[in-house]
Amino acid sequence: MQTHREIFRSIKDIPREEFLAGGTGLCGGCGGLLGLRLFSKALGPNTVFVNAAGCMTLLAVFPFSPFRGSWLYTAMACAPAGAQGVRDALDVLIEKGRLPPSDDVSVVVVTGDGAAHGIGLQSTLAAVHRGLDFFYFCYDNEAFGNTGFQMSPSSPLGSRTATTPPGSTAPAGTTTRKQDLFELWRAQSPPFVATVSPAYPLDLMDKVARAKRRAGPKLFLSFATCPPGWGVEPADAVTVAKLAVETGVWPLKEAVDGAVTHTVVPHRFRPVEDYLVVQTRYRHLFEPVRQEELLRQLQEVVDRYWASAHNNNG
Ligand SMILES: Cc1ncc(C[n+]2csc(CCOP(=O)(O)OP(=O)(O)O)c2C)c(N)n1
Ligand code: SF4
Repeated sequence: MQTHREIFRSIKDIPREEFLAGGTGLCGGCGGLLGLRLFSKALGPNTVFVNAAGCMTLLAVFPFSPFRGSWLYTAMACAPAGAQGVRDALDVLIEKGRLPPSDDVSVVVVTGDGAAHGIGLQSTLAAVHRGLDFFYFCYDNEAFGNTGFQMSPSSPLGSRTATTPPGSTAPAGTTTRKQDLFELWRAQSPPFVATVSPAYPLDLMDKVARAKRRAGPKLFLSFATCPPGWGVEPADAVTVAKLAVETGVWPLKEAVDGAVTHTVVPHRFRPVEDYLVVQTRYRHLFEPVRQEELLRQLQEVVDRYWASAHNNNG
């Protein structure tokens, strides 16, 4: 099942023009980069990307940048504050007549989940509270990827990270559950909040195009396969991203003015195990002995989520 798309209905609607050039220093198969490329394609060239420290730092190595628009680098915690400064400067220039409104640009924060869910959460929620007119693009690879894949508040239960290696005291690896950033944002009533996946480009791009019509804070929480951190082949990055949606682990949804709609719902959900078994970060759940109880819990979390979504007609 998929909801009605307004702007990007078929693959033919995707422009050939690129606003983010290739040949960057990021890993092959980086889901974060693929999501950002599709996002920038839907948004167009008139953008300022305000980038919190993380893997995407590698995109613009002075004096080169792959972006057609502008790029500004900030410390991990304060990209939303940087975006506020850029937005204010643009508004002042427009007000003084030094910038025609037709030359205005979209202000976009780009950040990993470590900054979005943890180090930068305070400044993010403050910017949402102030109603800042900006896009917030978080590529969620479920760990601090750039510094060696340490646990972040977005790391899922049962996953291996560099700081939660499975062992005799913690056979699960990560023992905490993934923080729900979608709901943290939604609680503050911004106009647009969405989860997206680069494996579903039309869903992603249509959401961007529709969100562009709205002023205020707009979240894009983009699923991001990380081949070295997750232990998958770069060539399988999109297949794994698809499995996350087909198993129900990564629900594709949006909240427009707070009302939640699921935009892609599989006709039949595959078992969560199909998604886990292809990643070495979950290998300890299967070898040397199957951790049946944990596998059952991981399936149950997904089942419970979808049962409640269906009950609420989401
Ligand atoms: C306050 C602060 N702590 C630590 C660092 C070192 N650091 C640079 S990038 C990074 C990882 C960021 O993780 P995430 O936001 O998930 O983005 P990813 O690396 O996965 O792209 C860290 C910890 C920093 N730059 N600033
Ligand atoms: S470590 Fe992961 S998130 Fe970072 S560039 Fe490589 S694939 Fe992308």
